Amino acid sequence: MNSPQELTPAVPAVEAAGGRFRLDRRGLFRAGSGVAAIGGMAWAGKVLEPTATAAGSAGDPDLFIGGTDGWISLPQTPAIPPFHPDPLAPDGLSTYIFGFRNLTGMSEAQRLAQKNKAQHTAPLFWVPQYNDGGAGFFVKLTNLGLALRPDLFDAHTLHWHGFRNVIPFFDGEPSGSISVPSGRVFTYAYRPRDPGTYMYHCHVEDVEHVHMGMTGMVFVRPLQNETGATGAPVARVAGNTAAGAPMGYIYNDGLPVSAEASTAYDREFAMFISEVWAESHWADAHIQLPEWSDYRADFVLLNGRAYPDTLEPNGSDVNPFAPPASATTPTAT
Ligand SMILES: [Cu+2]
Repeated sequence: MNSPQELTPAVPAVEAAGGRFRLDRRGLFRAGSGVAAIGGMAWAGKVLEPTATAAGSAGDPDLFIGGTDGWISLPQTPAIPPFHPDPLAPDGLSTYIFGFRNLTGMSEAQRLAQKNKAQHTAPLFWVPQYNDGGAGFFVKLTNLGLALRPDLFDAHTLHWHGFRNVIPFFDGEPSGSISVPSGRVFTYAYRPRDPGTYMYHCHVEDVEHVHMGMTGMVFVRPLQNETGATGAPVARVAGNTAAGAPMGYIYNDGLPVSAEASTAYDREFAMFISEVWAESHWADAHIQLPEWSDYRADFVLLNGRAYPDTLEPNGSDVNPFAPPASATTPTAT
């Protein structure tokens, strides 16, 4: 899925955020209470336009993702009649999913055209560790709806798994936080302080939505990428083109690159392992209720692919800051 070049962001997120709305602690609470006030208006019976909801969020996002449904291709064998391959699947595809789609940089028409084009796994993204005084990282989430199941008006959220001490507004756990209904937009604000590898997922009906495909990876890159340390130069992902600079560091190790315990690296690969229980995907496509206690994985996926598809060349749609090629020509759905 990923070659080192493809994982190198063309524009570091901190630069992409330059000149944009800066959210201090008070501003952050103001933005949050603005959203809450809009929610209160809806209860008062007033018509709430999607644009009004968007106005309650903060600035341009670093990443814009949408939740929707779609179809993926898994190997035709083993056949698991009547569930796999799903007879409802479009030509060349086999399995119904819910999932996310990267909408960053798209026009509104292009964003809407991504309905029913979910990908599995979800778009990966990476975030620089929060540097005190910086704006933080903003992810806009919209809900494009489910093309095949308009009767299911499920909301979606972004729950960043393992993010410590997140403000509840931005946690994505829907019973204690905000979730995003169809046609609405919410902006999540993050100040990640712990470098490492994480996963994220939708937390609405999470057994179903996660298994259907609404989950992906997120990396928090350490400050040392940008600041360097004694014997540890600024990293290439932070713009250092000097010979000998590592691509990046995993943690703020403070060690020379030559040290045995250095976390410097020159190649980066994302590996996300998930499963497909064919009957549950078929059930969601055919307006049936899967019985989750009968769960039994039929396919094991690496980066959304099951063998032998794992042997195919890398795709070109892995840079979360560049719209997929299919976004350049909006198509009717
Ligand atoms: Cu969801």
